[in-house]
Amino acid sequence: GKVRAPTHIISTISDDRGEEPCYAGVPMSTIVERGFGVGDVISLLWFKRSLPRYCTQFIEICVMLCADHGPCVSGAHNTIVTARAGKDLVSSLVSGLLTIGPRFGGAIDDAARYFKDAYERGLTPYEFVEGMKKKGIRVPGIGHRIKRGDNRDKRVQLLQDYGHNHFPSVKYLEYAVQVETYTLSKANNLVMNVDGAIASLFLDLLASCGMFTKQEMDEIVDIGYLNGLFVLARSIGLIGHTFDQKRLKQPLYRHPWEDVLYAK
Ligand code: Q5B
Repeated sequence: GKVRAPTHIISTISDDRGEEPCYAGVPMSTIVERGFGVGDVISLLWFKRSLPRYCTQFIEICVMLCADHGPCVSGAHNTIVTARAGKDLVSSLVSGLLTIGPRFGGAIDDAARYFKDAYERGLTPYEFVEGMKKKGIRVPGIGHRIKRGDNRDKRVQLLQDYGHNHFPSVKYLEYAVQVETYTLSKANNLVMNVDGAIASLFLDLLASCGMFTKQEMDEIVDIGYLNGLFVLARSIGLIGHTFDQKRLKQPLYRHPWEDVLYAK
């Protein structure tokens, strides 16, 4: 028989060798003919399966709600400064993306890991939050610079409503809400943020849509797929900020002396 030369790369998500490219075995023409959206493409290329419409719509809502949050957040600020330094689109984009991490936008994976672990171990919100405090770890998915108990994040509300209206089960979201109730009793800024809402609801999606085994769900959470949603979404806004600065012909940014405390 034929002897196959050993390959240097294994790839399982897409194939461009035939008449038309395929994403997880689905030809491009099917994607177009069936009116698939970005949520379907993410399902195919990230999760290697076609997810039900309510799941792909949830993914699209996450992308739309996280696309931008104004010019003052860390990512947009970096992108604006970089664009004003005359750098190109990709440099301006990645300079913003590089701020995404444990404090800004990139807390989704850790929120999913900690909420899942705490829920599975049957920890009360008190035991979970105080246990994290003892370890010196801030609860990912909780806390915001400008949102408060009396000034909630509308995005979080919209995500929660979607989960309640469409998901078979929202047990992880309900647990995260109980955690938030406890953290809000400690300080008014410790609200569930957009990372926490996406994390808990994505756990519910994985656990209840019937398309993932427990082992697959554990792997997705361990590898950390979910920050990808924020990275993808915020790229849309960061590209917009780059074009905005170029269109406005903004000069090189220099931070004002008055806003720096020159301390000895
Ligand atoms: N404390 C988000 O902090 C922030 C605590 C906590 C326990 C917590 C902080 C945090 C976890 C990471 C997370 C995603 C850094 C946020 C996002 C996207 C965004 C952004 C935008 C967009 C805010 C005051 C006191 C201190 C702290 C305690 C704070 N958080 N304790 N668990 N999680 N969260 N990130 O306001 O006793 O005084 O020392 O790290 O989920 O990024 O719009 O801006 O779309 O772009 O700087 O929405 O919460 O608060 O540092 O002054 O802390 O609260 O220990 O206690 P702040 P601090 P104490 S969403």
